[in-house]
Amino acid sequence: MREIQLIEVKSELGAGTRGASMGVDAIKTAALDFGSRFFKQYPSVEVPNENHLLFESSGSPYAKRISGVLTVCERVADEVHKTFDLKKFPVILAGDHSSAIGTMAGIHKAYPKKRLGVIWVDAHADIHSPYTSTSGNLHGMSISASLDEDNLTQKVNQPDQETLNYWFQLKNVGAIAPKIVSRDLVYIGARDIEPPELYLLNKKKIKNISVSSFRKLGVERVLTDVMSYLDQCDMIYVSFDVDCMDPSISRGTGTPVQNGFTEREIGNLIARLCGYPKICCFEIVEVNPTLDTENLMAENAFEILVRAINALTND
Ligand code: Z70
Ligand code: MN
Ligand code: MN
Ligand code: MN
Repeated sequence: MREIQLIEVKSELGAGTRGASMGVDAIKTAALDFGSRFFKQYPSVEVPNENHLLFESSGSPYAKRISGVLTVCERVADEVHKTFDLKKFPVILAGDHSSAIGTMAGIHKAYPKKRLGVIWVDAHADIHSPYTSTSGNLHGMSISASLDEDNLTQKVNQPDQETLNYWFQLKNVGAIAPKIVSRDLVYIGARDIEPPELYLLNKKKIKNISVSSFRKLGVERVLTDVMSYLDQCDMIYVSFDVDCMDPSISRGTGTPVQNGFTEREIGNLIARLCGYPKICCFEIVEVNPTLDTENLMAENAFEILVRAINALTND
């Protein structure tokens, strides 16, 4: 029986659109509207945020607010590590996806000798670096930071030395980089991928299960396929960016992308995934209630969260 520990990260420093830091509270509001006792049932800890930095200059155009993102990721890594030391299962509710750098660092710090698999359920590949990003938003760089991948052959920017120092620290947060290897990474639903990112996906032959092949194969085949692909991993982390879902379901996320999953497809996938013993950590990110109507995205995210926790605790 897994003992759940909720970790709340109300940060949005890594996003280009404002409001994702309110996503965690929007999910709590959804729970209240559904009359659910969920947030009374499980212990929760909040990682202090640095959102006051939003009122300051964003710094380098190639890695915006990177000093604040670093601070938040250090705190997330510590909290995730502590959770494992207490033999609990971390469930992370976060704002923008850059906090996942801290999540992977914390898992790696707790289990440095174990091989960590990552299932990244997202419309995006989040595999930019300050050298390749056109937005400079760090939520688009979580995977490359964890892989220790600068993608220099695709370089289009020359970040200044201070920015590069922060980027170095971010890659090494919690423990020496890398935290994961590309062979142990699986994308599900990545479909808004920029050229330098696509270059890496092809070069490293990173597995990406498209929405259409997910539909063609069906959830059971996808699961057996993914789990046999990650067979050599000792533990597997699932990161769920709500923008993997179709914008027709809800526009309550910073960067909605057409041709996404239905809530049902994602709910089934996540619930089934969370039934596997190797799953060590689950995360939901990028709910932005300021872009939504009637809190629909948070309601969807909450329903998926409940299904995930039921699967995790049903053994
Ligand atoms: C784009 C960038 C991104 C999430 C947007 C978008 C990245 N590739 N990630 N929303 N979660 O700006 O780098
Ligand atoms: Mn993402
Ligand atoms: Mn430890
Ligand atoms: Mn995304």
